[in-house]
Amino acid sequence: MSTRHKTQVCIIGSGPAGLLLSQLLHNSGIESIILERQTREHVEGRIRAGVLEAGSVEALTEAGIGERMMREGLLHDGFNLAFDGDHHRIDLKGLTGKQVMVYGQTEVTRDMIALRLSQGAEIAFGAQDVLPVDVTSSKPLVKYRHNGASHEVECAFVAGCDGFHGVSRNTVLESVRQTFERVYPFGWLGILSDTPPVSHELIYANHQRGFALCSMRSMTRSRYYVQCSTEDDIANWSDARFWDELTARIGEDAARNLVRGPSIEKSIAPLRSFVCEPMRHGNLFLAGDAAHIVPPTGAKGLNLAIADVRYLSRALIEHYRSGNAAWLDNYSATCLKRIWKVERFSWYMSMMLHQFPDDSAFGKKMQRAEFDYIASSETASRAIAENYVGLPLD
Ligand code: FAS
Ligand code: PHB
Repeated sequence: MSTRHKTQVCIIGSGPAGLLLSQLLHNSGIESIILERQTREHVEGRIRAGVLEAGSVEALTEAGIGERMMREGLLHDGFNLAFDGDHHRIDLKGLTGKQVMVYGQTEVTRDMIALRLSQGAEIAFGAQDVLPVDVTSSKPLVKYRHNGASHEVECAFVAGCDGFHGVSRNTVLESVRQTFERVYPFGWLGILSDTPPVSHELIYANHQRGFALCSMRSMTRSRYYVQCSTEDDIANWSDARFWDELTARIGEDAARNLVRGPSIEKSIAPLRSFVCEPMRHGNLFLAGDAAHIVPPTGAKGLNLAIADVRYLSRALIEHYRSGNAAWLDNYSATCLKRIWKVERFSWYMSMMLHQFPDDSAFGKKMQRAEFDYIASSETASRAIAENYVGLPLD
């Protein structure tokens, strides 16, 4: 015997995509229920993205979630590319008139959950065996188990916001969906430390020993990454080894300001480019990592999820306001047009900045030539800047 719930939109996943969708729908009087596999503590403990595009800051502010972000976030006017010790600054503000906001995804998620719960949102943390059924009917159902009991959500729409390892994408029939993927031959080893950042802006470095990224969460908390092997094990990386490797890769000038300290988080993430087409199947709509993955080199994963949700919420609100389903009908095509451009930028930055184990001497010359061209051409720098601050939404 299942407990039956009714809502307008059943959202699977309480990451940034699911939470922002729930907030935007709520702000327009549309009901939703969120089903989340993990506990609230697990969701709020994830260390993920760090950079918000100008458009994402706008979306979060309009949704009513931006207050702490605007107070604690760091607005950045530019970032740095480094190649074997040579540096070139991409002047985001000078080249595009826009900035990016450095504010961790962990904080965004905490702010979103706090606001939704304060508004009485229904978020089932610890929902197991979530399964959307009859998504091509006018009354999809989402089945799940919670605290040992069976439940069903009767809804009009299902939003698959359950990330790369979720259940939603596979609900799009095999015969209907097409996937595109590139897996990179390396991963990122990331650490978090309560030390002042090495620089007031981000540094993306390509060094013959491998890629490194210097980022931050605040002026007292740093986030660093080094490229590592896909077979690497976190046990092989003492803090001392990490700091030595980072020091070697970012060049003497930057390393002079590097403050070492104990890691408070250390993890290895694989890198892949991935897209699933289409992002709609009947009344199931995919958004965020459920539909696509980008290598974090372009700081796009979280921002793409936010962009999908801006399109999906606009389409659902229009449907409920006027019955006009046009934006729902072109949701997938509209998202994918922008997604592929962002996939390109993330792939481009990854190809330029990493050491590829099988790359020829010619390939390494091409990487250096790309850097030298960017450093010598305002046009080339502007192309990177306009992608980094975020391409416009159609
Ligand atoms: P999410 O994966 O964030 O959220 C999906 C939610 O669905 C999760 O809470 C999950 O528990 C839940 N879920 C999954 N399966 C379910 C099921 N069957 N039933 C119910 N719930 C289910 N992006 C950047 O821009 N910069 C970065 O540095 C960066 N680093 C990353 C590091 C790692 C290890 C990972 C995995 C991703 C990283 N990303 C980064 C990308 C990341 O930020 C994502 O783009 C972002 O979390 C996307 O948000 P969502 O689409 O909401 O997916
Ligand atoms: C981060 O701060 O975690 C971060 C910043 C920029 C990236 C990737 C990760 O491109």
